[in-house]
Amino acid sequence: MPPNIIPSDDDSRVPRHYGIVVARFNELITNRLLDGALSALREHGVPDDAIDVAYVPGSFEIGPAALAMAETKHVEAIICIGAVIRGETAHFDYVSMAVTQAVTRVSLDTGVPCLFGVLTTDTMEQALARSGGPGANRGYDAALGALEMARLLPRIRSMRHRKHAAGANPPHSTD
Ligand code: INI
Repeated sequence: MPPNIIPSDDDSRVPRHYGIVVARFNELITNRLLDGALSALREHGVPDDAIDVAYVPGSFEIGPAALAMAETKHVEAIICIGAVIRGETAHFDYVSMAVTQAVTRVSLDTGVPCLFGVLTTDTMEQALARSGGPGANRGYDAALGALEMARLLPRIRSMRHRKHAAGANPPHSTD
C-alpha cells in the first residue's frame, strides 16, 4: 500500500493570515527581501489586509517580535527577514547565531512556523545577489515556505481527529 502523503497543495479558498517581521538594519537589503515576500504572498492570492508587517531595529530583535506575533494566534506563519553581513560588524557571529536560535525556538515553542528569510553573508555583494528577483530572492522563497507550512500543519494536526473519528486508534485517555 502506498504511503499516505499529507497534501500541502494550494487551497487558496481557505483564508489565512501571515506575519512578517523585518529588520531595518541593512534596509537596502531587507526592503528587497520584504518586496519579494509580499510578491509571493500576493501571487498566491493573499490579500494585503491578511498580512501584518512589524519592523524591528535589527536582526537581534526579530525573535521577540516573532514570539509576540505568534502568541496572538492571529497568524498561521511568520516570515522573518533580516540581513547580517560579516564585513559590517565584529559581532556577526553573535547576531547571526542569536537570530537563528530565536527563530527556531519561537517556531517550535509556539507551533507557529517561522520561516528564515535572514541572510547571513560575508559581503554586501552576496546579500544583493540573494535579494534580487524571483528565483534569487530569499524573502520570496521564505514566503513560499510560509504558504506551504500554513497549509500543511493544520492537515497534520487534523489527522489525530480523523483517526479517532474512524475508530482506528481509540485514544487511551478517557477525555
Ligand atoms: N543587525 C543586523 O540585522 N545585521 C547586521 O549586520 C548587524 N550588524 O552588523 O551589527 C546588526 N546589528 C544590530 C543588532 O541586530 C541589534 O539591532 C543591536 O545590537 C541592538 O540590539
